[in-house]
Amino acid sequence: MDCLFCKIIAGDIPSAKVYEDEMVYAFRDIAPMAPVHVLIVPKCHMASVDEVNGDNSTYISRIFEVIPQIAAAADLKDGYRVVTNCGEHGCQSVKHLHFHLLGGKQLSEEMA
Ligand code: DGP
Repeated sequence: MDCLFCKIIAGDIPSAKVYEDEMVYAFRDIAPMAPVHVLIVPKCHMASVDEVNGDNSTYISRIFEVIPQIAAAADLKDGYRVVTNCGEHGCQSVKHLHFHLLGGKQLSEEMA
């Protein structure tokens, strides 16, 4: 499968890893939009939130279990934002489900 984030998870494309376990890989975004901008991805390929189901949702719950650890390691004690883009209207550019963890500054109130 020709998937950029699958290649990053496999180590075929280098990345700045910040966290890894058997289900989750997290690494720094190549074009950060905040002082801390981490991408958190499931190691099992799913294109977007649209493909989450009862067979793969343990990967998603694991992601949300480790987000507090990743945020604490990045010293985001004043808060942060977790965002996932889905499909064309959501401006999703990489078709492997990922959550953006953004923080390190006061973020905008605007969500759209
Ligand atoms: P989205 O637009 O939600 O699909 O976000 C995709 C993000 O992926 C975007 O913020 C930039 C990031 N990105 C794209 N290519 C690479 C890459 O090769 N390495 C890393 N670290 N991030 C990438």
